[in-house]
Amino acid sequence: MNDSDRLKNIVFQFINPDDNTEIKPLGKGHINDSFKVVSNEKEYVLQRINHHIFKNVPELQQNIFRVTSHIRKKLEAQGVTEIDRKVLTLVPTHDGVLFYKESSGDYWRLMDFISQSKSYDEINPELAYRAGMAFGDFQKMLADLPGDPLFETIPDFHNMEARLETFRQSVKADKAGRLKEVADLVNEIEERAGEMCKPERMHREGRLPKRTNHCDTKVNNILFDENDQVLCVVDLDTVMPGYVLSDFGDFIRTGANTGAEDDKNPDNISVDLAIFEGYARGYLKNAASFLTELEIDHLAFGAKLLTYMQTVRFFTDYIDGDTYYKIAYPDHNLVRTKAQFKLLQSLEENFDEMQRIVLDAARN
Ligand code: GN1
Ligand code: MG
Repeated sequence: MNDSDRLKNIVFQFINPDDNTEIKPLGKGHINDSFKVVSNEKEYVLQRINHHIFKNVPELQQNIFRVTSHIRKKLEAQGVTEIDRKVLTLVPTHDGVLFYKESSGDYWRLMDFISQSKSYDEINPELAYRAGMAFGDFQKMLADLPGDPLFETIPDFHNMEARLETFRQSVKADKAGRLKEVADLVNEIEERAGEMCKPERMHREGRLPKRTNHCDTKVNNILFDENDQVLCVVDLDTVMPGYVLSDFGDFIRTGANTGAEDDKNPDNISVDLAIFEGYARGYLKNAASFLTELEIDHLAFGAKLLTYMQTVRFFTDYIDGDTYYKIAYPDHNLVRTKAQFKLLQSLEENFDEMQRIVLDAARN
């Protein structure tokens, strides 16, 4: 069976076979593979779920189902229009299952495509404000999710202590023999390790709560409509319990960087404080009412932490010989590591100003 027939066969596990079905690659995720499907005049997103990373696909899909059903109910109660563009809709298989497992062992899911939507890799302060409101609202809507806490789709996903432990094991093993050239960077990571594990300590002391987080608040995980209004938050694989400072920080890491995540030119990279401020104001407009003082006080720190964490994660993968993230060229993970580290340095230089902006936004 060729690739196109294989994909069609998968799609027809979910929807009725139609001769007029087109399937094309979509998006730029680092983990899953995505395709846009057009069949019988309807549009869908087909995704192969990376089950080496998301090891329990049934629980993962159940999380997404719970989250989207809960949000849908809230939107209905608020009388919101065009709900199908404002929350993701999973399409079950003909047997009523939320995923399809191929005989090869690959897992697939299908969702409705959100029509006339776009995402940005680069935004302006006004769009950042709207994105901030959207992620604040997302956390607020999920605050009263009924039932057990969500399943941790990747255990210790944003746990800095665990990430550092893995990093240190990789450094020790030096599997790909890449360590010699990067010893300085290992020292930079270690110098900051104590500070960066602070949230885990505050959590153990009972001071910092876990809430339902998105855990992948990249700027391009927000869909906007034709008038640049927010439609919907997407990429729900990692929605799970976490610290709000993580979600705040990951948006700043991706949305307030004047360069790219994998910029080869460090001079392009710095924090854009106007975008930082837009996001902080939008986020706090919806979230200030349920956050504690300690949480608000650590939002700006979250930007440093998530950038540090991403530096460590790309670096670990480079040292391991590129086993986790998709790469486009041989030293891609090292370029990403250096680019994230440059952003971290800029965040450190601007930290006092960022802290002032957050505290000011929380008061207004
Ligand atoms: C991965 O696949 P994507 O781009 O949604 C990663 C995130 C990282 C991000 C770095 C499950 O997200 O945690 O922050 O790359 N997702 C997973 O760009 O590891
Ligand atoms: Mg993701």
